[in-house]
Amino acid sequence: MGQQLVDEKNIAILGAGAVGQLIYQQLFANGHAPLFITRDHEQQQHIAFTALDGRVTESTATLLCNRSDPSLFEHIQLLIVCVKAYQISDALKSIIDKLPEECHILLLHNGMGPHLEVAKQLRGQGLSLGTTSQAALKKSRWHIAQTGPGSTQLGDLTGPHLSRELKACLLNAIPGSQWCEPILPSLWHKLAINAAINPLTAIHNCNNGALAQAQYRQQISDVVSELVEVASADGVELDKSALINRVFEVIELTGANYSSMHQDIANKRKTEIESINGFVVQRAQHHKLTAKVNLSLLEQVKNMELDYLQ
Ligand code: KPL
Repeated sequence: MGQQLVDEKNIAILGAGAVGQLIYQQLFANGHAPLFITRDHEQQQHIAFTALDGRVTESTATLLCNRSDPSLFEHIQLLIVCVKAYQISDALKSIIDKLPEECHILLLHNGMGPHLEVAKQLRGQGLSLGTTSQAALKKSRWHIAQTGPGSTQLGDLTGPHLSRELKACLLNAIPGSQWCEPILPSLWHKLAINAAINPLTAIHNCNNGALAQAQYRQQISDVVSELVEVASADGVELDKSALINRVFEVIELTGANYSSMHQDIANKRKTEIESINGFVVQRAQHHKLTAKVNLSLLEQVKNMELDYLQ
């Protein structure tokens, strides 16, 4: 359906990490051929995908350089931003002036916060947000493997809404995806899971399953309670006990996994702590609330990063 309605060159993906490539592959399998916007020079790129059933498919993607002539950007109707939260502002700055006013921007990343900044950068474009629990791993620069199914929530935030055609194209392509109005409760919900699991696994150097031990129960409950209070001050009501139960369910379901933050610390990479617990602390401060357990986790992870980041 999507292919008849949407020109294949009208969707672009900013950020060719594991999630960006996964979304590319899912759109490609549905008859689309999104462009990747990268810092590399323009080229055709051979790319490979190992699906959940182990089947490998190969395709050729088109890369568009972020420094390229503005005329090459003028047909983009949907830009899906899949870089890390802390890279979004800079990555968008390099292309925002080249995007047509009718272009819609979708941010798909872990954590929250960048939308507040991006909303100010827009020049008439509509902004949507999304979150996904689909898991993918890079086997090499241009070969990813999907490592877990998951659900994806997408929804409009501000400005003109995403067109019906593009919305259908995303929902048809991404398995387990749904359109949510409003979208912010879904993002806070996912944030609670990441705020409770990610820093604790990084600090205690353990897999997700280890957090089922009684010694972590109080801290997990405090992280979520603080977050629920802050979300409420931000206008989003969440069910605290359902959320705590969901955190323990995810701990069980993903027990053998090492969280993304654990992997970032283990590989000496910058973590997403600022847009996870850091966002809770920032919004708490905005509302003159305290979020001391989230603040303590934020500080501990930042101290761990200091050992290797300048
Ligand atoms: O999303 C995750 C992450 O690692 O970032 C969880 C849900 C914690 C699974 O590992």
